[in-house]
Amino acid sequence: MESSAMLDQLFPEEKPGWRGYIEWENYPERKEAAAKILLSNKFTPSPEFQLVPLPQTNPVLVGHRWKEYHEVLGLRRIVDFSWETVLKEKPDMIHLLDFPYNGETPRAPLLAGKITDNKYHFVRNHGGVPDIDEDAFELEITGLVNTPVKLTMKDLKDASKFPQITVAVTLQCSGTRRIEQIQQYPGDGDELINAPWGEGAIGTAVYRGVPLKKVLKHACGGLKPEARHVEFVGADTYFKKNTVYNYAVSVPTRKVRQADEVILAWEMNGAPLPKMHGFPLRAVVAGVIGARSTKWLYRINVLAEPSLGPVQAQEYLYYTSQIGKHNVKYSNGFSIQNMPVSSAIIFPQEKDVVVHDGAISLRGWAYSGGGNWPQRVEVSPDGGHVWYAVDEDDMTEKHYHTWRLWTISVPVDAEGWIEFCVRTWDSSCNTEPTFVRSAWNWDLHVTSSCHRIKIYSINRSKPATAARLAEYARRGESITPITRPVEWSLEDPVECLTQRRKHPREPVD
Ligand SMILES: Nc1nc2c(c(=O)[nH]1)N[C@H]1C(S)=C(S)[C@@H](COP(=O)(O)O)O[C@H]1N2
Ligand SMILES: [Mo]
Repeated sequence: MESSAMLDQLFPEEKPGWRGYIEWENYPERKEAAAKILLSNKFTPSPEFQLVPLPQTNPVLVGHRWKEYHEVLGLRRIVDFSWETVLKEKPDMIHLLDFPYNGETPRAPLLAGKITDNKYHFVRNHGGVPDIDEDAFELEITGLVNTPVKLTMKDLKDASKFPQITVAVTLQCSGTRRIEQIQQYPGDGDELINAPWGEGAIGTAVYRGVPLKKVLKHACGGLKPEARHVEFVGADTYFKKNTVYNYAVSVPTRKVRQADEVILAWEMNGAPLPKMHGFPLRAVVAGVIGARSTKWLYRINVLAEPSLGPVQAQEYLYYTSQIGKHNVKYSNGFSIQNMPVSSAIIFPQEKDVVVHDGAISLRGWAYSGGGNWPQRVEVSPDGGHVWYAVDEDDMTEKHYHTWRLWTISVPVDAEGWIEFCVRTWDSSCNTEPTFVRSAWNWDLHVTSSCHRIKIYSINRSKPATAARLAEYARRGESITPITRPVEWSLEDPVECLTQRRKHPREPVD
C-alpha cells in the first residue's frame, strides 16, 4: 500500500485552481504507475442488476468499485466532491448510481416544459466531477490546426473575437431506455452498464457559447488538410480495464462546419454551466449521442482519424444481435453518432391503474437526431395495430435540435390489462422498430423501439364498472392496489342465484 504523500507525488494535481484534474494523456509513465497499483488491488464487483431487479432505493446503486479505484490512487477527494456537488446542484434526482454520478430526471420535471430545469437535467458521468476556477482555466487547441493556441474564458467570452450564439439542444444519452433491453435480454456487464437508464436520460437546454467552427477559424487559422476528426478531452479521470484516461471522444470535422451544431458552451438556460454539467466549459454537439458533448473540456485535439480514447474507440458501438460476450470485438461494432428517432410515454406509467370514461390521456417526449425533428407522434392502445396521431396543436414547437413534448387522448373501450405503445415519424420519414427484440444489441444502446407500457384500464362508462366503483366510494375504500382481494361479497346472493338459473352452468339435457 502506497502512502498518501507518495500517491500525491505520483498523481499530482496538474495546475493550481484545477482541483480534481489529473493529467494522464501527456504522461505515459504516470498511466503505467497507476496501472501497476490498480492491478495489485482487488475491487468490489459491480452490482448485479440485470439478472435481478434494480433496488427500490435512492441512490439506486452504489458505485463501490469506482470509489475504490480512486481511493487506491489517493483520489478519494474527487469522490467526495462529486457527491457534495450532487447534493448542491441535483438533490432531487433519481440517483441511479452515486459514483460515478448518474442521475435520471424524475417524471414530473421531465415533462414540465420543453426546456428542462438545470436542477433536473439528467447527468451522465464516467468519472468524478472536477472543480475548476474559471479564472485559472484555459482551453488548449492543438493537433492538426495551423496555429495551436491557448484561450482563457475571457478570450472565449470576448464577443469581439468570437460571435456568440444560443442554441436549444436536446441531449440524449445513447443508453436512454436501456432498462427495456435489460429486462428482456441482459447484455454487457462491462463499464457501459453503469447506467441502467429508464426514459429520463434525456433533457433540453438553451446553451450559450461560441461555434467551434469560428474558434478554429479565427483563433487557429483553420485546419490542416489532413484533419478529419476533432477530439474533445475532459478533465475528469476515466478508468477502464486497469488503465486511467482523461475522458476523450471525437466528432468528424464535417460536423464542425455546421456552426450551430458544435458549440463551446459556458451557459445553460441563462445560468453559468453547473459544475455537474461541465463548468467552466463544455462541448455541445447537437443531434448526436450525448457522449460527444464533452464536459470540463480543456483540450481540443484535431486528428486525422477518430479518437483512440476508449469512450470513442471501444464504447458506444452498435453490434448485431449475434455479437455478445462469446465473440465481441471492438472492430465489429459501428460507432454511434446521430441519434435515431425515438419516443416515450411518460404518463401514465407502467402498471398504472387508470380509471377513465372511455378515453385515456397520455403524455411523453419524442426526439430525433441528425438535424431531424419529430414530425408525427402516434399512439396505439392495442400494442401496435391501431394508431392515433397526436394533434400538432398538442406538440411543443419544432426546433432543429430538440425534442417535442406531446399529449393525446386516445379512445379506450377495453378494460383490464392493455398495452399502449408510441412511435414517432421524423422529418426524414424514419420511424421506430416495433419491438425491443428488433434492435437489441450487446452494449444495450439506442433503445429506439416503440416504447410499450401495460396499464390496467377501468372504464367508468361501463355500468358494471360504475356500480363497482360506486360501491368502493360508499365504503370509503380504494380499488387500488388491484392485487388486494375484495373483502366483501362480489355479488348479492339472490341476484347471483337468479342469474345462474337464467343461464345454468351445465346443459339441461
Ligand atoms: N468529460 C466528460 N464529458 C462527458 C461525459 C463524461 O463522463 N465526462 N459523459 C458524456 C455522456 S455519455 C453524456 S450522455 C453527456 C451527458 O451530459 P449531461 O451530464 O450534461 O446531461 O455528457 C457527456 N460528456
Ligand atoms: Mo451517454
